Amino acid sequence: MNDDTAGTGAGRPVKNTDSARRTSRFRALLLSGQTEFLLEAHNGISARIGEEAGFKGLWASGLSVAAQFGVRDSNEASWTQVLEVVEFMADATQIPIMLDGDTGYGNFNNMRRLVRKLEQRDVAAVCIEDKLFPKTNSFIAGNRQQLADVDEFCGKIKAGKDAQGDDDFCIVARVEALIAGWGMDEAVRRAEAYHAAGADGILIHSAMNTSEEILEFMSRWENRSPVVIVPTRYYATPTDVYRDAGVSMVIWANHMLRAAVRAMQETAEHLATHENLLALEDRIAPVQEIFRLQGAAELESAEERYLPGDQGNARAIVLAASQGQALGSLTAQVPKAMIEIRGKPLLQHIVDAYRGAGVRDISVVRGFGKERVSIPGLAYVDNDDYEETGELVSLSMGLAANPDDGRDLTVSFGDVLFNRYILQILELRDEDFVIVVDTDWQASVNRDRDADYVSCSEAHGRATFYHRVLLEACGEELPTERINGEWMGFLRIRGSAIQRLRGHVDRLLAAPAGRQMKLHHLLDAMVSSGEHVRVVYTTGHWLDVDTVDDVISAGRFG
Ligand code: SPV
Ligand code: MG
Repeated sequence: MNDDTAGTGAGRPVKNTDSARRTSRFRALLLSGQTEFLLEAHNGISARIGEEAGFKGLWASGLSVAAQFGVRDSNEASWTQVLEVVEFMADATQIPIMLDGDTGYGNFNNMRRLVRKLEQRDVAAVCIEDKLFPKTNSFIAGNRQQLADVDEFCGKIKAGKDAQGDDDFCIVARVEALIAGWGMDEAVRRAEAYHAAGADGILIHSAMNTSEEILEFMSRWENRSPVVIVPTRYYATPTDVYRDAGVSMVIWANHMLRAAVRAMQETAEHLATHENLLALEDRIAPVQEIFRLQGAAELESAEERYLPGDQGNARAIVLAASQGQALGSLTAQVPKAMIEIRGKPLLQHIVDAYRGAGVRDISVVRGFGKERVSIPGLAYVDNDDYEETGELVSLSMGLAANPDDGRDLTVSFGDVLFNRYILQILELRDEDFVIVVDTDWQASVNRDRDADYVSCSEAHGRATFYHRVLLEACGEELPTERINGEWMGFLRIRGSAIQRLRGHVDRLLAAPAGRQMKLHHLLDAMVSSGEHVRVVYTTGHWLDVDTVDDVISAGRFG
């Protein structure tokens, strides 16, 4: 999926990367001379998943569309309800779609209107079957199914062909004679008649569990027009057999729905029985994946373009000037904040977490490889002296670019991956200065990295959530017996206290040593000068990306 085109609420994809019309692309598939494959889809998201998997076309299955509504494949859903679904499918994709149009939902007149409506919705083709309205699924009591009168059905095909405005729109005629037990001669006779009436292809359907009938039809038909098949029952036949037989199109007609149903049943049973998400979480798609399939990224960047001034009531400064030399060749060209974690830059994960928490106004202080730090919709401040200076200088530049406007501010680092939850707990405490402290600090003591340890007015315990815990000291070298946790690198400042923060920063920078200082020096100095820095304890939900091992762990973070 192309993010530029994803999920445009306005309807059609904005940009079609394949310039040919979907109708032309469908016709080209039908006539390609090779065996092509359509995948069933039954709503926008399944259509998009099918497109991402590489299918060149989709089958909007009558059975599956009915089933996702929870009704039977007996025209219980109205044709306009089906049309709505197929429109969502067309909006979600760029590949051609053939609608399973059942019997055309009425007589020739209904068929004409159906074709026009499908063209308006950018649906490339329709397949109609020679049964009577309301139809029954072919796999239910097939031999008791009534077939349409051949002449009446031919009239319907002709009416549809005459109604289409786009020459490449395709009508496929589906022969149900084998299903209804009328025999091969009748099937071929009907196929002939439908072909003569103008059908662009013949779908020959069989309920047998071997492909015998289909292969016999293929040899009797002698390639008079493209043939489409639906190997739901005769699934064991290898597809090369169809290639050899000259089948034009194979439809995997209901497999997305069946896969989804099984997955949903297992999930529902698990939750009903175990009442916990633990065993499930890794087996189901992350919420982020749903957002991606919905095209959330496109909406976010559109909001940046079209919602000027809506910056929310909070803002953030992300310090991302460092190269991250401990990462070796990974950061030889790109700064640490831009290394790829699960397909997108670390900084993008950070920005997504902020935006997810409603913080839209984000300034990034960049330094090393600044031209590579170019995520849209952010404000950038450059610390060109990044090699000679520390985090405090970067913060002071970030503050200089953010005039006081009363809004709260969160400061964090460009190499710390975190869950949105961290921002939410920062907001829980309405104080001038709030930091988040990880209680699981022992893990970092044995590692070769610098950790910002903290000493607090009270060690973490069952009741500390209810207490006003304050920071007492912060640094990389605190004696072990004084350590109560590790600072995660988040500092939230109330809008009315930002001026005071500036004062502390300026005071430290007034001395030459200030230029090398890190943020833990600032916190420590603030506390020493009498500021109250409120501590919120938590465990996990963040990852400091310093080493190659961290990058590997980051791939599993979420
Ligand atoms: C459908 O997918 O709805 C079909 C194919 O019509 S079948 O269910 O095999 O009849
Ligand atoms: Mg059907």
